[in-house]
Formats: sequence, structure tokens, C-alpha cells
Amino acid sequence: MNDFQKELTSSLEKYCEAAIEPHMEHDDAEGTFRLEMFQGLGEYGVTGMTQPEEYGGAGLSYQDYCYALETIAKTSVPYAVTISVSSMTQTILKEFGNQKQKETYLPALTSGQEIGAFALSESHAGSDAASLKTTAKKVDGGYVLNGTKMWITSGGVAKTYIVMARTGGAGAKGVSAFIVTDGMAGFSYGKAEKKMGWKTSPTRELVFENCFVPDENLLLEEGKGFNVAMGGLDRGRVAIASIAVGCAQRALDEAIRYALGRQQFNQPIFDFQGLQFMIADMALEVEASRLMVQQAALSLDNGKPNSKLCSMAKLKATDTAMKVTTDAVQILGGVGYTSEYPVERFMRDAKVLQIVEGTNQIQKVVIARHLRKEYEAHA
Ligand code: COS
Repeated sequence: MNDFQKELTSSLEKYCEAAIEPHMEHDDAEGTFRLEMFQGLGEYGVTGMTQPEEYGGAGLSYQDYCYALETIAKTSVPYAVTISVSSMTQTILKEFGNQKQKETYLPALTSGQEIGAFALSESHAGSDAASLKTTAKKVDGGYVLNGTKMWITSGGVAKTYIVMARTGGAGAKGVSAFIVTDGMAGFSYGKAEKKMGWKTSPTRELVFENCFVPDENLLLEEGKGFNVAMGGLDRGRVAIASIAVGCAQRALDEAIRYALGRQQFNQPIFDFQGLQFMIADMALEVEASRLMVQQAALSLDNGKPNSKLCSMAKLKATDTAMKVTTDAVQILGGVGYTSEYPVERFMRDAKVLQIVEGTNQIQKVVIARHLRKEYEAHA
């Protein structure tokens, strides 16, 4: 970490501990999302970190952004996720939007006044995203959308949605991407999901019933929606990976603190070699994941997103978060399983990191496809 990153994460850590941490246990139990908390992070400059200053962003690097997300996730995985999905929406607008679209939608998102969301998945189209069925029929002056999107992070609280819908034939080439905003006629919110974790981050269905979207809300051109989605996901996967590092680091910190304080058989349990080996392995995996996240983030900063590295970082860091949080609960024993300590919350929050923005099995598919291409190019 350079001096700027040290300063950024240290002041962000203080803010999260003072403003967010005191609410987390209650809000997790009640499933409460607080917009003012998200907006508070916006005032801190982290809701549009990698966007250009001309659109209200902070103009910082992905490496800085990953350290910031890691820091927020140490207090709250769900608020870090709200930021990462909103930031992915902004990146899509910045990379694929025209001047007018950027000027219209980016400032409210970068400032954190509003939230952005990404709508690709459908009930039958999760991993096989190119099989999505929501239709966008061309009409005079725009498109009419019909269909239902599932498991949408920030559904209902976001104002700007990037929605993938079918304008052409079957497969990836028939998909287009649209900007849809809260309140458009024919756009409503369906079922709010009850989840194992991420309880302070709303997840909801989006329902489109003859929803008219004007031509000016089409991103790029017809048939480019799948590339838009995949390009966004490369960045999103690195962000999820950095959140996983924060989640694992918090569990590790809690486990060490507890193991040093807890006495059994007349000594701190930390002094048992069995626990030392566990804790050393946890720390090793967290550090290895962090290095991989930074490597993937560097490829984004260099303007050459390395999809293979992005998927590797997502796979490694989220599997680490699941393992480390589970081990932390084990080290705390009986109390680790109760809400008296936060490790059980972090364990529940870790699980879906292995599923969102492409399951970890899909990450292996992406990695293997790249390896085959690299091999064939050199054969
Ligand atoms: N960046 C930009 N474009 C990409 C890309 C990337 N990282 N990866 C693929 N594409 C493009 C391809 O180049 C291809 O376009 P062209 O034909 O113009 O070259 C198009 O997208 C289709 O690619 P492909 O044939 O590889 O698509 P598949 O249907 O085989 O799907 C996987 C590939 C499985 C990798 C993809 O469907 C996927 O990532 N699934 C998981 C979806 C997901 O993450 N869902 C979570 C939603 S958010 S919680």
C-alpha cells in the first residue's frame, strides 16, 4: 500500500467503525437498508471512486478502489456490495455510454445521491446468461420491454438500472443493453428475496410489462448488450473479490483477538499449536487473495482488463472468505455460532460471494477458456 492508500483506508476505517458498525447487528437482524448510510459513504468519496472527475467521480485507480471496498467490507459486506454494484453500473455508462448518457446519469451515481443496479439474471438464465428471455421490441421512437429480472442487488432502492433484453435472435448476439430508470411506466418491483446473508442489501425482482424505453436509452447499438454485460462483470468480479478479502480479514481479526483472550486448560487457546496452524493458514490465504486482487485491479488500471485474472481473483478470494469465516466460527466455538460476535454474520455474508457475478464454477470455465486460447495461440 502506498501512503495515499494507507491514509484513505485508515480514515475510512474510522468512519465505518463510528457510523456503520453500531447499526450492523440490529440492521442484519431486521433486514434494514439505510440510504443515508450509503449517502454518507458518498460524502466520503467512495461511491464513484474510479470515475472521471468531470462526472463527479474521484478519478482514482482500481487498486485504490479495491483497498477501499476491502475496508468497508470489514464492517459491512452488504454496504460494500451496494457500492460495488452501483460502481459497475457507472463503469458500464462510462465505457459504453454516449456523451449525453454519461452527463445525464453519472453525476447522481458518482456522488452517492442515487444507487445504480445491474439486471442480467432471470429465473432460467443465471450462469447461461445469453439465454435470457426478457424482450425489447422495436417500436417508433424506442423499445417496449417485457419480462422479469431476478435476484437484482439494490432492486427497489436503485434509481438507474442497466437492463439486458433481447432485441434479436437466440444467443449472445441477440441481446441489447438499456438504461431504465425508477418510475418508468410499465416498470415495477416484484418479490423481495429473503436471504441467508447480505440482509441489509435489498434483493428484488424487476418486472417489465409493456415498459416503453426511448431510443436514447439504448447503450451502444443493438446486439452489443452481452459484451456490455461481460465487460462490466470483469470489473465487478474484482470488486467482489476485494469485498471477500475484507470479509475474510475481519473474521481473521476476530479469531485472533478471541484466541488470545480465551483461556482453556490454563492457557490462551492461541497457544495451542493446532489453533496456530489454523490461524497461520487463514492469514496466508487472506494475503494471497489480496495480492491476486491487486494484480487483477492493475490490469484494469492499465486499461487492459485481464478477464482470466479477474476470474482468478474472484474465485480465490471468495473461496478464501468462505473458508476463513467458517474457521473463525470454529475457533470461537459456541459463541461464534451466536450473534454475540459478528463472525457468524460474516460467514453468512461470505456464502453468496461464491455465487454472485458468476458462480465460482463459471469463473473456472472462463479461466479454462482463456488457457485454451493462450495454448492454441502458441501451439
Ligand atoms: N468482455 C467483453 N466481451 C466478452 C467477455 C468479456 N469479458 N466475455 C465474453 N464476451 C463476448 C464474447 O467476445 C462474445 O462476443 P463476440 O461474439 O462479439 O466475440 C460474446 O460475449 C459471447 O461470448 P461467449 O460465446 O463466451 O458466451 P457464452 O454464452 O458461452 O457465455 C459465460 C460465457 C459462461 C462466461 C457467460 O455466460 C457468463 O459469464 N456467465 C455468468 C453470468 C454471470 O456472471 N451472472 C451473474 C450476473 S450478476 S449477479
